[in-house]
Amino acid sequence: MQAHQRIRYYSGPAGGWGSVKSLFRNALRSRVRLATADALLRQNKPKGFACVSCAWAKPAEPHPAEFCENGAKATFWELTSRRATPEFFSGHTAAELRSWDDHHLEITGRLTHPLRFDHASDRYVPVDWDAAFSEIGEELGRIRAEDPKQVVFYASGRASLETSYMYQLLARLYGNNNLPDSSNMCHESTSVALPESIGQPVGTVRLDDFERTDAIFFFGQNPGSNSPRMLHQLQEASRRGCSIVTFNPLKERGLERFTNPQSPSEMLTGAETRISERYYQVKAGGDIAAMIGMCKSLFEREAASGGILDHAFLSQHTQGFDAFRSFVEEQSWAVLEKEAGLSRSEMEEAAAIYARSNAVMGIYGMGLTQHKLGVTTIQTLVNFLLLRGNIGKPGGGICPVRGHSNVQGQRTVGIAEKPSLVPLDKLAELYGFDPPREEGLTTVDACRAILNGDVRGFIGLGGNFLRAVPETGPMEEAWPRMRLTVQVATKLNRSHLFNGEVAYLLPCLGRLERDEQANGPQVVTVEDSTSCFHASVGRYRPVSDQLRSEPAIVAGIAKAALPENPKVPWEEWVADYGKIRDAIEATYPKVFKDFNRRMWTPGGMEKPLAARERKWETETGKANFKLPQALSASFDTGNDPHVLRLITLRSNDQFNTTIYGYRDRFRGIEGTRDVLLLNRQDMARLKIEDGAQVSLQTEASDNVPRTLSGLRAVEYDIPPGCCGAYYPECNVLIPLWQHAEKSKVPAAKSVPVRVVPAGIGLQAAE
Ligand SMILES: Nc1nc2c(c(=O)[nH]1)N[C@H]1C(S)=C(S)[C@@H](COP(=O)(O)OP(=O)(O)OC[C@H]3O[C@@H](n4cnc5c(=O)[nH]c(N)nc54)[C@H](O)[C@@H]3O)O[C@H]1N2
Ligand SMILES: Nc1nc2c(c(=O)[nH]1)N[C@H]1C(S)=C(S)[C@@H](COP(=O)(O)OP(=O)(O)OC[C@H]3O[C@@H](n4cnc5c(=O)[nH]c(N)nc54)[C@H](O)[C@@H]3O)O[C@H]1N2
Ligand SMILES: [Mo]
Repeated sequence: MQAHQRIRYYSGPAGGWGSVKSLFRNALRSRVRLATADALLRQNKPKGFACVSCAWAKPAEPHPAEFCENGAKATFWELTSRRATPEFFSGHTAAELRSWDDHHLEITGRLTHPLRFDHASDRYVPVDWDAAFSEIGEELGRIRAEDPKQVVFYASGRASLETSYMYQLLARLYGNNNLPDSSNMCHESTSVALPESIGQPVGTVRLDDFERTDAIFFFGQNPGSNSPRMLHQLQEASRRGCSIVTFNPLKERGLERFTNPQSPSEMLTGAETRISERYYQVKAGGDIAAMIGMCKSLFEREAASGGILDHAFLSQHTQGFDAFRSFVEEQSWAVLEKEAGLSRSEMEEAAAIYARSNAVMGIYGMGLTQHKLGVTTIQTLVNFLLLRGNIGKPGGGICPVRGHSNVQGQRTVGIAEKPSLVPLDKLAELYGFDPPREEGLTTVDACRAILNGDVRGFIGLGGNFLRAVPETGPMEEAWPRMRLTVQVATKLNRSHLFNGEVAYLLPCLGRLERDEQANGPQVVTVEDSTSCFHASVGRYRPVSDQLRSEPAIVAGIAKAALPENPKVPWEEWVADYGKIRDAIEATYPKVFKDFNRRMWTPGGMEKPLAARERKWETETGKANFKLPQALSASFDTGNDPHVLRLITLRSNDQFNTTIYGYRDRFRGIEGTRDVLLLNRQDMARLKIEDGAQVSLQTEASDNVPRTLSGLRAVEYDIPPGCCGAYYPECNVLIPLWQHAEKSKVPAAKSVPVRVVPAGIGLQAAE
């Protein structure tokens, strides 16, 4: 926590001068290298680099400055001149570093040397790469001889398509499908929901649809902080007269108003564009009810005067419409109002906007995916869109906003724990081995197996697994019981401070850095949220000559751990990434046709999207209406008025577990992250004053104590019965088993919690 705390209403728009100030502040604090000052101009450009922050689409004709406040922050913090050197590590024990918060770990700067953890001195010590690979190889070999399923190969969604392809092959040659990635905590609900509904795991919207859409229904995604470049599309759409209808428990500024920091006239005049025409503060987990309410209203209007539904589309392209209609008609308005936290007239008003709009898009993020019924919620959104043929219509479609800059791409090239998603026969043919066919571990399953002692080795390709997963307390205790932990990373984070018996921290090049290999400078590729692949050219001098590229590290581990296989040319691949792309093309000939040439396409090389063409690769051959299992997506908070639904939030000053600072500008919270946002009525009812110290205690049937203390209560515009606090601090509160049905995404957007004022003892677990 910082000394200076300030909580006040933020009256400005998203973007604007605040964004420029924040940019300069971060340039100073990150001590960005002067030699890299032109980096922002190369961001998200053809022949430039793909931003390391979010996965939003990169236009074919970019703005002169195609970056946003938070993309710039990510760039600065990657090009920082701060360094976590071996001298730094010799001065600090792991025990000491565990008492630092995430921000202070982040600002130690870029890792410079490969490190081995020395338990005797409780410190990391430098090691040379060959020794590291050789010991990791021996350890992996030993575990493999016992049972290869005891190793987990985690990936955070940043590594390139090239690295990811090699990494999945490493896991499969090793002998398992234990390839969980950050998607398992993120859009896996999408990857499970959409194939059943429309036959493809990704969205149908492309960037040019924004120019043709008549209405955007926007659920649970915060573009102002998490995908700010999208505000340009929203701004342009809104100015054209497109209706933007938002459902979000919080009034997120980027969805209300925007001033484009790259428009001199807007900046000088302070002109703001209204983004949302209607803003509905739905209850956490209340979206299914809100969507069903809108559908109910549409059916009522259809019965009254007709002309609402697209009957031709429904009969030709869909399955299950009648059952869905009956389901909707059976629901009472009273129940829908209670579950959504919205009035009937609000749902009718939103339905009227939908009905009058020709092409409609549904956009969503973590507010839908991270719930017990995340999968069902997304399928209900698809149902809503299908009613008027809004899938496969120009300007219409479904648009999941992915998180990490290549998380979607990692799945495309085989990072998947589900073998059915991977062309295993093709891998067998290309590399002459028998790939494992058993399901691998998801993130939640991997956590469970680590807690049970069933995992002996963990390889992390980026990310901050221990900090991002639920049930942080027991996970941190169980972690050191593993035999081998290896983390490939750019920066120090909390996961690196809990170590297996044999532990390595291997520093890699970031995407912005020049990647010189035997055949010259290398280029990598990533896939954006709209299924377009882009080349990304790193050009800055690496922060240390000790860094290796991610493909080189994966190859180093593979060669040391696996028996020689002449069909897998690890060294040739590292020398020339074009050959990895050839291998990707050989594995997925349809998707990656002519990859090495087409990756330079301005705006990206498009992945074929069947549903966009109204070809439904589902079991029925149609788009399927799926019936919701319930109207609330949340875990039941019972009838106890003291139990609230906790939404775990990202601030405007973080990238996931990377905390850049303590300024959540749009929410007016500065100098601290230790806050609990509460509704005024709940505060009165629970007798909690604004500014009071409170603790949170998870309400869960297993009676395991999970608490977080030292939060400051802040009165906030949030629906009654809901409260908000920051991720990852809150992850101690999330039970591992409270995850989405089917997709196993932790239910981070409605954790049932009890708010306890300081001074009152926390309820003992029975
Ligand atoms: N700067 C920055 N950019 C990022 C990230 C970052 O941390 N920082 N993270 C990246 C990653 S990995 C991801 S996945 C994305 C995350 O981006 P988002 O999907 O925007 O994720 P969150 O900020 O967690 O929450 C999204 C919104 O959901 C709302 N919400 C919560 N519960 C509900 C609900 O029940 N219903 C509805 N309708 N809304 C709800 C919250 O109020 C919040 O506005 O951003 C990516 N981009
Ligand atoms: N309560 C709660 N929990 C959540 C969420 C939530 O909303 N609420 N969101 C979930 C979501 S959507 C996600 S995606 C996960 C995120 O989980 P992760 O992806 O595991 O976490 P990050 O914080 O993105 O990882 C940051 C670390 O990645 C490393 N890194 C950065 N760049 C590179 C690189 O180029 N190469 C390599 N090798 N390493 C790099 C750095 O060391 C940095 O410290 O968290 C999930 N957890
Ligand atoms: Mo994510």
